[in-house]
Amino acid sequence: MPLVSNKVTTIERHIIEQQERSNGATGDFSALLRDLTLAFKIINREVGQAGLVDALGATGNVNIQGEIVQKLDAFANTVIYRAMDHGGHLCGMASEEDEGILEIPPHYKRGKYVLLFDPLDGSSNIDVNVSIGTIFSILRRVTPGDGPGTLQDFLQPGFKQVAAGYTIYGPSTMLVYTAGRGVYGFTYDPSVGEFILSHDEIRIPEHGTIYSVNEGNYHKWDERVQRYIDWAKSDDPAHNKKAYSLRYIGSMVADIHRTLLYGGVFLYPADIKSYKGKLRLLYEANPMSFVVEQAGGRARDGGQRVLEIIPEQLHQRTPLIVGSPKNVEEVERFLTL
Ligand code: P6P
Repeated sequence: MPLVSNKVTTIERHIIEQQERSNGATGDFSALLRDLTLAFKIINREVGQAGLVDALGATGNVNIQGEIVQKLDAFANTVIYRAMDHGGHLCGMASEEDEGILEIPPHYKRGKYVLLFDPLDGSSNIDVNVSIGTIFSILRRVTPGDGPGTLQDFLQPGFKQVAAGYTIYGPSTMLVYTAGRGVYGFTYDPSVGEFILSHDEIRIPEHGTIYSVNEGNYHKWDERVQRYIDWAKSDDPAHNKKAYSLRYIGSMVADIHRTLLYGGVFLYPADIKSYKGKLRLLYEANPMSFVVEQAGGRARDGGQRVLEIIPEQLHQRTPLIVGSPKNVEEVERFLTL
């Protein structure tokens, strides 16, 4: 939680200290995370200036999801690829914005990790100055040799992630990540160009009084989901429960970041239109679920742990129920009725 200390820990220093604690961690992984933070600093600068230059608005292109590609989406996608393609730590990348695997240029050394990312999640909010975010997930390759990464290296269940996190571009820019040994938050100080440790060992509250969902989809949900939502916003004297508050930004990184710090639950259930849910498994649900679980929370798809879903396609979607353990259990009680 918020750290008050005269010790200034940059993310670089933190990663090295973490690496010293973990046996077998190589400098590879630390260098990979450092390269990523450079990309976030560049994206942060552009996002912060979006209102000042003609960066707003759509490019007129459409991505493989059929979504209008916002200029900053395309910019962030390129920045991350170029920041990461030459470090020698990756054998391939995958982005929400691109249909297939992004190969490492042949003249660069390949490494033993793959990177999956959503370059700018919540991009439909860009033009109205609402917080948006970059989400990333890192897996160790599973195929032998040092050739280009294959689909098999990407289609791994979420519990195989070696690191994951997000950067939220909001009133302040913050990087939150886990490497499997707790969750750490770094607030960006533009005056020195560093991410400074501000939230040491984040733990999600055991229970919260906020539920976060797009209630506009109510009519499309399974009736068990409808019954949970009806219960969530009502008093339940028999269980000494007051009505929860609804908070929904429509930018998953912002909604889950609030859930991580304040507690409660974020849901994007399946519905009759999106029968597999809307959110993507590999570069949205898995990394956010890894972070929340590492902070003591739960992440389910309505039937199983998200991190145990065996992926079949790069861009497959999943329903998502993520947050404080007690709140996720409350949702699941209604789903099993
Ligand atoms: P809806 C943003 O486009 C996004 O992918 C997530 O960031 C967000 O949680 C969700 O879609 C919002 O979807 O259908 O509520 O607008």
